Amino acid sequence: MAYKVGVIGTGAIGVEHARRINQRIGEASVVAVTDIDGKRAKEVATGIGARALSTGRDVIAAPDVDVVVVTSWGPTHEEFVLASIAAGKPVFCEKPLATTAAGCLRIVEAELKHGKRLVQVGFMRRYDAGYRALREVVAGGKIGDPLMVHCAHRNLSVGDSYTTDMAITDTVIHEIDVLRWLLDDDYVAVQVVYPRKTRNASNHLRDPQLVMMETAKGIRIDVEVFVNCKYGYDIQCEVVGETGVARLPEPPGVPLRSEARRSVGILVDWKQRFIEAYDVELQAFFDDLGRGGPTGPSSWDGYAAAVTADACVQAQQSGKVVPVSTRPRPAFYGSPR
Ligand code: NAI
Ligand code: ISE
Repeated sequence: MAYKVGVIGTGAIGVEHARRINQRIGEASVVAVTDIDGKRAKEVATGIGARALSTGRDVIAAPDVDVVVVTSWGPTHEEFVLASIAAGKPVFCEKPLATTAAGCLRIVEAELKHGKRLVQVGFMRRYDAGYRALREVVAGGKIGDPLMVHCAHRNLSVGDSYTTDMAITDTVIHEIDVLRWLLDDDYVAVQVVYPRKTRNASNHLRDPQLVMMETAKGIRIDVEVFVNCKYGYDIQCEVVGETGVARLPEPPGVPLRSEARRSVGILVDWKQRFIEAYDVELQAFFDDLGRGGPTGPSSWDGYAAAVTADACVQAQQSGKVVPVSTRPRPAFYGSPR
């Protein structure tokens, strides 16, 4: 089947996904886009041979749009995902599914009421070859039971509108999801502490931060989130087990010997670091539609991530250990693995 796609939000990732759908996904093409910046929506629409509509609601209601892609700002996601479910249209929503756990739960409830999965969340790291290989190693018992995980999520820099809580809701949310999937575990408690602040962060941003999480199996995780690290886009993950240590592979780069130095380049742009994972996640989404519905990261995964993110934001404010308590997983969403 040839899917006709409507894209809501033509910013950085909206344009990337629209291009990806048109160029890489054989059985889908973008027919309509929208953005609150109407000029930008028109430019993007013209560039890809689609039409620009006035609002996200118009895109969802358009008779020729049968699949919705939500790539607008996080606080708008809940409204558009709920409207897509109400219209019975499959929806791929970028992270976060909603900015609060309560918002995610409203989506879960709407999907349960609809009776069939329609939603996939853009947790693309689950489709990254490196994370998949790491998961196989851990699940295969090659390092024994995992005991600790050390991660770093470093961005080159962020804009002035980036706030302290976004380090959790926009950035660490990737680790929150991918580690839950990688370890096949759930979080029970979190804490956030602040190291010395970098002078490269805006006045209103605490940067870097150290996020610590404990899982139900007792695994201790630390995630350094440093969004003005100034040297590149650097994602690190190391799982320490009872009998060995497994690391997320580095992206390939040519080792250089030159001017009395050995060196390998470091990527600077998140678009490049996970470029293949984005392709694979969207291909999987459309393939699954042909088989009855999405099987990738679900509304429930969006909810579980949001509960943990809410606890982390509380922990940022209190400096205390904050318990994480998730509702029981409905059978509708299948088993976690
Ligand atoms: P952006 O700011 O570049 O683009 C967002 C666009 O949405 C803007 O053009 C804005 O005008 C538009 N918009 C906002 N409210 C709207 C509304 N009500 N209706 C229509 N358009 C609206 O932001 P970016 O970086 O593209 O992020 C968008 C979403 O994608 C965020 O939720 C972000 O967390 C997520 N994201 C995910 C990434 C990933 O690695 N999976 C990477 C980057 C972003
Ligand atoms: C951005 O929204 C993303 O999702 C990127 O993957 C992440 O590295 C960055 O910190 C976020 O702001």
